[in-house]
Amino acid sequence: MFFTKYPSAANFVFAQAHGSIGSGKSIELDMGKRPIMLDLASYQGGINRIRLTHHQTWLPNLSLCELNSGMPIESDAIRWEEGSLVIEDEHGNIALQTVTNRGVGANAEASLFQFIATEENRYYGMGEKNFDTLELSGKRTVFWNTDVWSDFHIGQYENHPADPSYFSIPYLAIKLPSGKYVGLLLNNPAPAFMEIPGRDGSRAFLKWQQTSPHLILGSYDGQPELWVLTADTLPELTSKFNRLVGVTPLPPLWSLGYHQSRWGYGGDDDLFHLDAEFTKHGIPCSGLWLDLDYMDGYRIFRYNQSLYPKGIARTADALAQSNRRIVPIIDPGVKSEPGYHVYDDGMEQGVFCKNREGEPFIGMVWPGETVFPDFIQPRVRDWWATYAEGFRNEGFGACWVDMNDPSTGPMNPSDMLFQEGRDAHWLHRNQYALGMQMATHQGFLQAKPKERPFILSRSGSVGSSRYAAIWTGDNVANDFWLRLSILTTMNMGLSGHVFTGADVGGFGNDTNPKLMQRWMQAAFLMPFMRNHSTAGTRQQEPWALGVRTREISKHYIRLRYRLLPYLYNLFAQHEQTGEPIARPLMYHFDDKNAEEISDQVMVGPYLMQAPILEHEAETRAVILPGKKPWFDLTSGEWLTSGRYAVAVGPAETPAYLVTGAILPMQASLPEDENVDLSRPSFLVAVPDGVSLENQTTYVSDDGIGFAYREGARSEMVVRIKATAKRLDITWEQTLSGFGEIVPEFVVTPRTGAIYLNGVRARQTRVSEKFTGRAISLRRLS
Ligand code: NBV
Repeated sequence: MFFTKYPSAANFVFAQAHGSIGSGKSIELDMGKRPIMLDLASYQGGINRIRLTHHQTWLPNLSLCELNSGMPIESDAIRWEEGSLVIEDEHGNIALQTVTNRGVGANAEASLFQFIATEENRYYGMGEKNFDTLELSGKRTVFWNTDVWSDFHIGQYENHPADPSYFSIPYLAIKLPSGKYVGLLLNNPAPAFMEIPGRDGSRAFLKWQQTSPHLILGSYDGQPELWVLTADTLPELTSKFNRLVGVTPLPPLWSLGYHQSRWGYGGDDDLFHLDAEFTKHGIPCSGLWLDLDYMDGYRIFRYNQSLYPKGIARTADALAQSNRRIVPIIDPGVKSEPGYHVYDDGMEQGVFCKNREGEPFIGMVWPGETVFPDFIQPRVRDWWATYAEGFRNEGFGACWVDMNDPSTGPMNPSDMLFQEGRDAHWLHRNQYALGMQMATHQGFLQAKPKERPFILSRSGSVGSSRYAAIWTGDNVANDFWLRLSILTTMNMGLSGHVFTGADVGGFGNDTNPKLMQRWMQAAFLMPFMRNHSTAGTRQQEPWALGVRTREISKHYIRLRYRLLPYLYNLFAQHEQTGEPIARPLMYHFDDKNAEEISDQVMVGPYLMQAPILEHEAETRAVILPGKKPWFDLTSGEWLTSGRYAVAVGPAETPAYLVTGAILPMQASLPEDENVDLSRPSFLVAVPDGVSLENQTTYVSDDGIGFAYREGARSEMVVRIKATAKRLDITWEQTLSGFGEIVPEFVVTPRTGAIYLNGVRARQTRVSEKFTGRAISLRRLS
């Protein structure tokens, strides 16, 4: 398979006109030499499925993840009409249609769908594609989980989008000229490809290199299964899609804190040194991450005991005193070494992938020759889960699963077969990481059934959202990757995976103080925040780059902890609704100006960041979309919507609240990791002279277990109503399973009286520092 060549419709045969059917029906299509069955199904809420079957060509859908579609319903929303697939939205308008007589194609085991596209269509999503634009017209791409640093030359990824990347989710969100949306998902773990009409300015296009005027989506193999979702708005589409592939269960609160990692941290000495430094500098940090060096000669599930003279459990207990957990890396590759218990046991149980000769497939990764568990088989996942369970019980707080693309080093992965050697590599490659996540997750639950597991993974696919957070893989310490860190996180959130973040400071190459300062500012509200760097580069802990960087990092890390009640609540909402955490401006603002903005981000509905992404810069252009004013957290002023050239100092980063924001935070800037979710301080932002009503639901629970699902959760609804003369803030506790929630309110300055649950409030002037200079707010009592 080539990453830079794409199947062409010219080499496919297409189903011709042949009667008509609607949802719930099947029809035999005459395609070249084969009769292929087409069946259509519709589900509640504008969700439809198209499936092709031909037993001699495709095994039935191989995905490890069943979509949450519910039961099919009676509907005419999807039809095969005389050679064309027609999809209607929930209002009965045609949303999408395939090219007549050239819409459904096959080329041996490859398949494709070809849709009519208008020039006004706009395209989004595709998950972790690392393209440098939000809008995806003109892109041609394959979905193949890749170890980027191993498979590309550094010149290809250092300052450019290398494609494909680690994580594959063949999903596209289309904005139609009507302003409505369609989502398309190829639900098939085999590699996929897409060709989006339009011009890609990054390529010097020769005429014959131009993309097709039609929208093309297909798979190289595997049973063709295309899901089509219709929605009126992007939030509606995204919630629907994220729920279909599976929401991320509420993560443990500590996992949303700040994490410190580096390739090089190995044993007690490193961990206790880090612990002492974080404590000394008053910088909160919840996770200390161990890379390969903690292992005993790169043997997974075995740590180097000489680095932990008293055992890992003792180290974990000591660090728990400062609220820090240890997170070790685990690779899928098992050292091929008789005498090593994981290898011997795995060989005995026959859990490893086979090569074409029926022997265990050998790859070349850290320990030298390695064998790979076949995570596609349930019994192998059970086998792995036992080891993961043991590891969790030893005292490790979470787990970081790396290299699960899977990376086989220079060895040809096509020789790595699944299911006892029956299934070709590419049929499952993209879901290999998913299988590893499932198995590790299972092991963690076996060890601590009452605790929410936390797993971070490099690769993944449809369904990974249910088991693991994703970091965006190996990036580089430069402005290109700083910029992408925001964009990729937003794209992932639109594409079914919301718990993501990039290596802060940059993984490869030396970072520098200014870059780190800007990166901390850009990352402090990302769903996942971890500082990580590769061996041999400049140290980049918050204190390692000079006093100024330390102080700036400290402030933004503390600010993250101050805002954890908000971030945690966004995750709690996501679990209910599927809404992402990091969202592009266009998610909330249906505004032409917002369509292409890739360097500003809405964090939840209330906060918007426009971080400086050129680390030497102190100015940038900012768009404040919509019609209502924005509260500038950097200056404390209200700004009307529009375009601005913003100047900020090195310690400042542009950040804004929407009109009507009700932002839950901790009452003051914390110096440690403790967060009391029962005492939120709500920052209410309402400009003078605006009449509005808004409300927000806030939840608190123990932040660690599943008891919230059995009622151990408290909930409060906060409402605001503003008129020109007065502001009313009311609240009521609607659930009390986790005790009383005691709120406090702080408001942006305004004239006129403020009432708290009907009683006139006293306003005390307070000075608060968020993302700029100290600004003046009013605390209510
Ligand atoms: O385990 C070493 C690294 C790790 O630090 C990084 O985060 C992973 O993405 N790992 C890849 C293996 C090799 C990287 C060149």
